[in-house]
Amino acid sequence: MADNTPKAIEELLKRLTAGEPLDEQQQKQMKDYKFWKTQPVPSLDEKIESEGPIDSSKTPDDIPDTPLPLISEFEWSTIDITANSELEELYQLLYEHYVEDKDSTFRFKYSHDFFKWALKPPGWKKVWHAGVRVKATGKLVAFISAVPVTLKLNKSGKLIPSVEINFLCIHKKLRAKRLAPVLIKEITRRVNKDDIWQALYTVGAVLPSPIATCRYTHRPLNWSKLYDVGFSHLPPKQTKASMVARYSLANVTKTEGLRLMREEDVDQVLELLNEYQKRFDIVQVFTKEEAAHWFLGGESAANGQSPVIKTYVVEQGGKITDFFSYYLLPFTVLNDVNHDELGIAYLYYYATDSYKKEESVYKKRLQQLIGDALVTAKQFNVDVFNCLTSQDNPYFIKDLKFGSGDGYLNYYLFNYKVWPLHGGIDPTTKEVEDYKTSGVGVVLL
Ligand code: MYA
Repeated sequence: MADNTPKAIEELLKRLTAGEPLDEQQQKQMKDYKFWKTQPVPSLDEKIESEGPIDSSKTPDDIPDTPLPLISEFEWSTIDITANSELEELYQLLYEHYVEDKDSTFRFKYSHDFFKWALKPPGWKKVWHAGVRVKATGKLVAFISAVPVTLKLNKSGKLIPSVEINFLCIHKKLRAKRLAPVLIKEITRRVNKDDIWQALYTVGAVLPSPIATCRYTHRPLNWSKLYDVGFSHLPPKQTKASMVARYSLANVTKTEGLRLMREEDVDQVLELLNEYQKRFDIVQVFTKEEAAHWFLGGESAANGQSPVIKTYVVEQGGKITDFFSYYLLPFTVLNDVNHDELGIAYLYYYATDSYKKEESVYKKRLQQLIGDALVTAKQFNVDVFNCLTSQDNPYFIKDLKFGSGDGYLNYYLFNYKVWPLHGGIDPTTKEVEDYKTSGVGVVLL
């Protein structure tokens, strides 16, 4: 069996990110990935020698027209999220069975609006929302989704038409029965039928093989509540009052010309983002329609402002010089008598034209912008503002009092090899490296 203790995983990651060879025990771990070792992904000990697709031999005609067989009690069901009743079924499945922290204290709480935003970008396909139901009762017990995305590797300039895979979820009673590989193979089949052969996905666990590993960092906005629910702890020699004071924020933003983004800003925001994203090794390329969807909220904004994505621009004399965005995704607090929800914001895309100036000016500008993001987030009942060590986040993480969390996020590409990317942390110590940019410019939900 694979040694999956935190210590063993940490050792494995250390070796992988440092490009060191794996010892005999660790090589056996690769053999233990019974499903993943059959897939077009680099193996854990593989040294990348060139970038490009792993298997480019197939065409959509080679792909079966019918879904993979399931055991007789279950059946495939494409989920129609334009129908409220089916959206509600998806909501219930994830509400009860999706990702939890390691102590089962918190669970992600997606909303109908979140799904309308996350699962219906331009080019979305109903057939890419694949569910599994119990035949006898019709109950939805598993789900996996794909949405289209164009990736770009900036060093080579290569464009990769891909999908992002997300919301893989299996009912707790059906775990450890090898259903996940069936869902993954079925979504692969459906995507391949559309002549797409690459996918990007993020997973907390280590699988063969991460292209980058980033760390979660957290900036408390409402320290008292975070302490009450057990998210934050009282460090030695501190008092509750000193912690509240440490994380207090101004009530007003600093940046002149800061306002919510509007439809007419899309062209300028996209131009700014396109230029800015050249800093990173792997990025998402947006069409105008995609930028409008992802930054303004698509159908989730049907009644005006989107309740899930918030985007602010800085406009000076008709010119947009900066923007930032974050999405709101609360946690359900499990088993707490006083609180049932924790408000959480996740930093999404941002850009500023100040990157063209000297580094200290650029860093200061970033700190001010994201500092303002924290201030604006308070009005949306955000208790903690999260960001990863991706993008140029390491440039402001410490100054803005984001603390390193114990969670890591591994980035994977299906059927494509890339040179390992810098995830904003030291591969050995896992500490945030605040003096250089990370290679990861793409943000997944
Ligand atoms: S990440 C979010 C994942 N969801 C959750 O964590 C929700 C709570 N957990 C669950 O619902 C279940 O525990 C899941 C596993 C469904 C995660 N990604 O059925 P099993 C491998 C990839 O017995 P279960 C997200 O949504 C595992 O190593 N593989 O396991 C992105 C083992 O294989 P191997 C995973 O615990 C998803 C096998 O599955 C994951 O009952 C990206 C065990 O299967 C995982 N998160 O169910 C998916 N967890 O023997 C890949 C376990 O080899 C997409 N496994 O070790 C790939 C691209 C596809 C499209 C390509 C198009 C070109």
